[in-house]
Amino acid sequence: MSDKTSAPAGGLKAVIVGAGMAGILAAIKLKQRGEDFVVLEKAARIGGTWRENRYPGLTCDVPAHAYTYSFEPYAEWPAYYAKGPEIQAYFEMVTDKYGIRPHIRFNAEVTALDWDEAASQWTVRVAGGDAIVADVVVAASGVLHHPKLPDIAGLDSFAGTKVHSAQWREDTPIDGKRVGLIGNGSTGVQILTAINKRVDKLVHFQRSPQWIMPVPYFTYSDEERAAFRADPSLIDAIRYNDEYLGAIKRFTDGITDIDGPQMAEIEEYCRLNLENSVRDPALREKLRPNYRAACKRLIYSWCYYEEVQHPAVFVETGRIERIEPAGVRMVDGTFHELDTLILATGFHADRFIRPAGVTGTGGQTLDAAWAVRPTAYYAVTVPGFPNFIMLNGPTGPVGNFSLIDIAEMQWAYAEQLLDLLRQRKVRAFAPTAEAHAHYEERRIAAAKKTIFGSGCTSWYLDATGVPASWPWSYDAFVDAMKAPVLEDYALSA
Ligand code: NA7
Repeated sequence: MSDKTSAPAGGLKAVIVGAGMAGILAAIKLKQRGEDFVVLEKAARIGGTWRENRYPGLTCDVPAHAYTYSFEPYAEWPAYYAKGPEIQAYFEMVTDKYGIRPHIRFNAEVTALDWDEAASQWTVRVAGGDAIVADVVVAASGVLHHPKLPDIAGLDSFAGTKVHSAQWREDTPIDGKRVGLIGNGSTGVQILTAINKRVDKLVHFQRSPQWIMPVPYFTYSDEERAAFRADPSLIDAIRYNDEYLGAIKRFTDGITDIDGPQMAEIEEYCRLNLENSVRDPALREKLRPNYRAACKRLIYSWCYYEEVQHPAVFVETGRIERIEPAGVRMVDGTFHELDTLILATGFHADRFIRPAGVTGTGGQTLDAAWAVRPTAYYAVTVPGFPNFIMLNGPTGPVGNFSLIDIAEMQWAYAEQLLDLLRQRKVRAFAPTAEAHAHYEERRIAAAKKTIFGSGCTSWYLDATGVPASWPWSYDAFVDAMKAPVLEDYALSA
């Protein structure tokens, strides 16, 4: 816990990189601590992933009441799952309610961060010139924000409208058009379910089928929202509902015990969903994955199987040969003539704060430190990069649960390190190389045994094919975030 009473006057100078979910969280917490901080945001608005993504059907697959800050429950969610613009509105509301907006510099892209060892401070450079000196940097720059284009011959030759899901334009021709959709991760699936009834035809290019976890969907009435407003414990009852928390536990236990009963249950839910929902046997086989459920991020959907059976949709499972001006040519010679091509082909998930150049002690760069894979000690701190806190950084938990909860736990951990600085007990903290190496050794060994490493491709894998995420249970993460093990830290006075 923060021992604010013993903190000397004069707050820490902090820079938060990014005004998305995690950056706003850090800003609220730093403000409450009375620190001196600025949030540097490359765009003109807050919101991170919810600002960037505007594709039709954008929905958070974590129940809305669970995808909120723990300290700011929200009575107004229209439905069990919230849509992108509704989540953006929530973050805008929170930003104003906590008085964070005046602390944000918009259109301020961080280009370089340099650690000054003598001063124990960071110099943070912003595109266009100026530099800010800070005791602490909070890297809250998100994970999935560098769109990945498919490596398909002729992509640039397409004469119609071509758009990546994360660069959606309102005027993308959909209504009455022949639309091609490449990719069926969470994004491709959501887009399909939102546009299938608007198009003339929709060709969904599916390189790998997905397991689909059936989930409930329902809206909240005005009366229910009024009740939530009057009695927030009703919101807690949803947020901390046994079924939801039980599903998280089943999922995180299952991914680490891949032959155990929880994973068997997940697999059975998904298999029965496929068997019972897809009527045409030929389509059912096209949609049947040949890898285990939860190896790729599970798709939670209440409507995909219904919508993919709409007559306007054709699921193309052949291999793409090339893209031509008028459409997509398959290896077997089939040609799909298209007006619009949507690329739901995911993101470069290994960038984190990069391309900003980060230079730590002894002139070492983050690029060099991460030459094999991006990594951080317990996902929060990086050896050789003092006073540098990552929220939703590398090796953190990923899966079908709220990353807000993850960021809040990471903040609670990091705050205890900030206390040491604030109380002037130390000038700099960073995990030791030995502690980090030991963590990584154990993590990688465990990660290879998780369901993510059971034989499929996904953005969960690093460049060497090892799952990049937290490989232990959710409870183990909760425990690890309770307090930093200070013996594992180099603390310079
Ligand atoms: P994902 O989950 O990375 O999905 C990308 C999809 O694009 C996936 O179906 C890929 O097939 C497909 N893809 C990528 N390149 C190609 C090429 N060259 N040809 C055909 N198909 C291709 O990205 P999303 O945006 O859906 O979701 C990312 C996360 O955002 C999601 O997990 C949530 O956490 C939120 P593949 O499976 O590799 O065969």
